[in-house]
Amino acid sequence: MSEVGVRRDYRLTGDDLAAYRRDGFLVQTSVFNEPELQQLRHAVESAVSLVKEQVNAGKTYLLDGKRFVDLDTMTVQFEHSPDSGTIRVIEPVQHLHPALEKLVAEQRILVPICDIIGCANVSVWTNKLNLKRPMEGSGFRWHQDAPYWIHDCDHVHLLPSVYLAFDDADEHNGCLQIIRGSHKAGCLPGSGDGSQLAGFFTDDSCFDEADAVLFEIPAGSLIFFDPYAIHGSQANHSNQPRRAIIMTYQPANFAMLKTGEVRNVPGQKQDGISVQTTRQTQFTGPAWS
Ligand SMILES: O=C(O)CCC(=O)C(=O)O
Repeated sequence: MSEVGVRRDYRLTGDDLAAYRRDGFLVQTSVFNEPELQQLRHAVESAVSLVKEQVNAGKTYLLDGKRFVDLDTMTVQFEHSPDSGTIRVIEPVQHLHPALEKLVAEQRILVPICDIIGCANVSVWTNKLNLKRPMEGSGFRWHQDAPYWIHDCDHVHLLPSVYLAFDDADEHNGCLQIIRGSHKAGCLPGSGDGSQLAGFFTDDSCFDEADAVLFEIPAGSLIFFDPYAIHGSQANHSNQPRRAIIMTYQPANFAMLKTGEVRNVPGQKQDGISVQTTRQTQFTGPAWS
């Protein structure tokens, strides 16, 4: 558990990196403490309120009966029942509150991410709020992230994500699950069940659900995971929320998904985010690929 205000070395050990590469994920429990989490939960709910005020001005569409709204370069996804006004996902989200901007540049996240990618500085690829409200929060079928991104990015293998739990998570409120070792298979075929989004959900025959790891973790924990790792979650059947942010990074100087901005975040300094508004896609290569 980290102590706020006390600097520590956030570098991953050789064992941490070996575990990440073997399993496709790495968990660090209780990295953020309760006062920090209270601020972050407040930021999350402020972001949701802001989006609710704006959402009617967006462009609405349905995919497999699920309501999505595009608001400029941000996508909002609603819960699945036809009349639900409950927001399930907002992507990207960091621009909606200063505490989320600060979080994206947080050293406890960036230093391990730099170790995973193998470079000194990184930029933001995307980030999203995943909000599972009590009794209503829907599940997320097994999928890999890489196939979503493959058409927008030439370096999908260099897009690790980190999941920060804002609430305690367990089986009942739909904690994240990952199929251990599934990242080693590369991009797997989609389910092909005829639905619009079928291609993004991994074909069941490609993995064994018995290899699923349930991340029953306290609020404030981090789960780093590989872009090829098969992951998903069940619905929230409890009376407890399961809110989280997933932040995805890439080597420095690449443009963000959706917005096209370059948002560099230094890996070993406290300077915060620097923004360039031009698209840039040159990269000379990290330590591993
Ligand atoms: O929120 C979850 O449980 C899963 C979310 C997810 O897998 C995703 O957004 O890609």
